[in-house]
Amino acid sequence: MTSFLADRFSYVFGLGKSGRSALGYFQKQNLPVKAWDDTLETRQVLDPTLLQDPKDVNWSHVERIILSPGIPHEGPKANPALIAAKDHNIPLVVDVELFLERALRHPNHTIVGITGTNGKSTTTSLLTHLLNHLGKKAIAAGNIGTPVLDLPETNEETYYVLELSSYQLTLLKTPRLDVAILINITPDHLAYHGTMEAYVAAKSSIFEQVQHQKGVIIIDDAYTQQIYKKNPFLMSISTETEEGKISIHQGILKDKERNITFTLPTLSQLQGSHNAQNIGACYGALCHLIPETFCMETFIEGLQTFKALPHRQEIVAQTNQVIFVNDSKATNMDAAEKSLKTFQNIHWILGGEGKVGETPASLKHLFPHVKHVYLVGSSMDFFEKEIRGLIAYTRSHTVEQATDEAFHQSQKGDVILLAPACASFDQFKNFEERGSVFKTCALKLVDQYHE
Ligand code: UMA
Repeated sequence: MTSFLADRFSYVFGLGKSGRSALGYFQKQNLPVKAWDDTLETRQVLDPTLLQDPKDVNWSHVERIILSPGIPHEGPKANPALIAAKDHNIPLVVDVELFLERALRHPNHTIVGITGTNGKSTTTSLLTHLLNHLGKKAIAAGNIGTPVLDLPETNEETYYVLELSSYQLTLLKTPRLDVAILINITPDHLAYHGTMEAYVAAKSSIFEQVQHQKGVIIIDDAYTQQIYKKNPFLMSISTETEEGKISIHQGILKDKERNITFTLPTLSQLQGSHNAQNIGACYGALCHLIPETFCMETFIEGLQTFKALPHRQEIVAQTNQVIFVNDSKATNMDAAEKSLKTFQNIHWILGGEGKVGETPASLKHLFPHVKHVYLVGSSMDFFEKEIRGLIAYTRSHTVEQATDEAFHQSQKGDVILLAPACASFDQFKNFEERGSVFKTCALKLVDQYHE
């Protein structure tokens, strides 16, 4: 840990979940710290003696800036306060960096980092569940929602399974991961990273954070295939062909190195080819982590006892006619594509704050799975132009209205699917709030239907 001179302090910039957690971390240790958030309402709930406006900061006294992952620090959108700080060569770190530094003191802590455009939360919670099922103490944290510095320091042997976003990865420097996993890459967060190259570089940098070259990569897309070519030491896994060192293809797991071929049972909570990626990533990680103690039977038992995460293809309500599926976490076209592939007879609730360069027309090969589209959110006009003439649609404006309209148009065997393929911020606080609104509407409609 960096030494702190008497008049020097750490500066926590951004006081969302991770910033507040980092602030508490410094306070608990009585380390000098100041903080700031550009939003007035966020600052108002904080002890004013802790606050310091970046305009008033004497940067030569700042040890380092603990930056919230969502605050851009490079490119045209970089926060102006950070430009000043950069001129003074002040290191920028994220909370995960502090956690990894702390972990250097604990060789009996095993740390797994997981990234990918889609599926990283499911893989994080599935691997945590599997490790616990296999008798280890495992905890999930990071981008999944629990800030890493909220985890108490312990001497106990523990597996930390960290979901890492591209935002967090751009600022990591301490190579303290025991296993790194990259699940997939498709265009996302381009407004933040500026270019696809920068986004891919952020994702692939997870392998620079790993010790002893223990990495797992799913090689189903062109970006991960390129990364694998440059890093052939990685354990490669494929789910679309049998190409990788390990493959999960058409329900059969083949591990060429261990000479294992195994037919997976039907897993209701882990359906679809995207879940084959998540299962493959976990299998690969376990091969690195506990090769001697894990057997196929216990692995399968773990998969069977896994409960799907909320807002990820979660069945939230049903009648004897239809099911309501909440995939609010599908915040880009690629994630929505996975849902469209998994179901048939879909009433698709689509839209929100659209992602740069993305259009639902790119999913027209899956329109035979869709009966009707219900457009919502600020992307409505653009999406309407993109799908006009390709599929039947309604301009529903809101998730509530869309759910209602979808239910009234549905027939036996239909699926009412919220897979917006967009961020939620135009109409909601976050994707969780959007999913909860959908769930509430669905439950209300089901209640009325039964009356
Ligand atoms: N802020 C400023 N100035 C700015 C921009 C923001 O002061 O220029 C302030 C905002 O007013 C706000 C705070 O910074 O108070 C927001 O911080 P943040 O957006 O970094 O979010 P946190 O609440 O700290 O949550 C972060 C992750 N959020 C992002 O990366 C955007 C959460 O991931 C994560 O769960 C949490 O840390 C705990 O580790 C969420 C996410 O959307 C789920 N992640 C993206 C994704 O998965 O696609 C990357």
